[in-house]
Amino acid sequence: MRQGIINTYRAYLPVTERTPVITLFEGDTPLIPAPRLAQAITPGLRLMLKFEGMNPTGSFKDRGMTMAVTKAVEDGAVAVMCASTGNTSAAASAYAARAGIKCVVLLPNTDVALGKLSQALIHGAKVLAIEGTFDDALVLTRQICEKYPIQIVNHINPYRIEGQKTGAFEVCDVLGDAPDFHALPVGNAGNITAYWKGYKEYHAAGISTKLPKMIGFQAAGSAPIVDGAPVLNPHTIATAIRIGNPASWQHALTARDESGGLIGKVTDDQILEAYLLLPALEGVFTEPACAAPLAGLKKLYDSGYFNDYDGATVAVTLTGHGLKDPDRAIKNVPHPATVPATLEAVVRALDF
Ligand code: AN7
Repeated sequence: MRQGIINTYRAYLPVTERTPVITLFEGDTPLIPAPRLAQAITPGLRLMLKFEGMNPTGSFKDRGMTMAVTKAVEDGAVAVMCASTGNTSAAASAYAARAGIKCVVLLPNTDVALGKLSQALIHGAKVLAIEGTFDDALVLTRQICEKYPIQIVNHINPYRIEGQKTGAFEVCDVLGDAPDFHALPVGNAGNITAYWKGYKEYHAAGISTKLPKMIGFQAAGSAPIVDGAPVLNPHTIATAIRIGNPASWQHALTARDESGGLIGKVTDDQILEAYLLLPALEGVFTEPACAAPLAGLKKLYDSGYFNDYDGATVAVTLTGHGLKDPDRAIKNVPHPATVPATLEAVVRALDF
């Protein structure tokens, strides 16, 4: 039964019996086998999709946010704040509402997906769209939280990483061990950091017998870690990962190097192709950022990277739900034809 990640994994989290748990019963998301997608992009590999769109606000951010807001309340905070490309703000505003505290959100004034914006607004956060990028918004958020009594809930707040690492625990709990590879999109690089921490903790506790190679993918127009320098004006259709100067850059390199994995980049065309393939072949609808690791796996497969790994298990975190970004979906599929409400017209249009 879903009881939220803090209650499920409290032995691994910084909480006590007296900690006031703020939960929306996040976590316990499905790990979906994807044989048809695997056949299309990585034949011979066992793809397992960790569908984080099934969390209460529709993204993996709920795992970190239940921890961050719980600790903020425990410490007596009356307000939390974040910069966001959208999903962090959706989660922060929902958990703050649940806790009865204030939430302030700074968003870039372009490229925030409609669903995410609607979430922050409906939960009553104070939302400002700044004339700049996510990276600018994060700098401002840090400055404000240093100066005023507001708790920052971006993932530079270490409790966020603690909560998010439970994604790795769940993958191991379902598979019975760690996968051989774990692939995920990389933006601010908190999630790759968190998964790697989770896998290492389960391994150290003797619950898993191995560690996966961590495979991260950035969008080509927003790939500071791959290109080795911050990107001033990042651009990609995967707006969630439109981040030019990741806060956890160094931790991402550590996860990559300790695990023997890699961080690569894929073009928007490659992202779009995988974005359309997944819902068509598996019935799983995600936002564009989730297609980055899928496109990346295809690219690696085609280059021979997996030649020695036939039958290997590859877990992929699908970080956010497709309904977050309906505009992108509608832009890339044929629209329905409008026909008269007669049997004849419908049958003719269906081309039977
Ligand atoms: C769907 O919401 O940074 O590498 O402000 O929403 O941990 O940053 C979102 C990031 C991947 C990247 N997939 O994760 C924000 C924000 C989705 C996301 C990422 C994000 P990190």
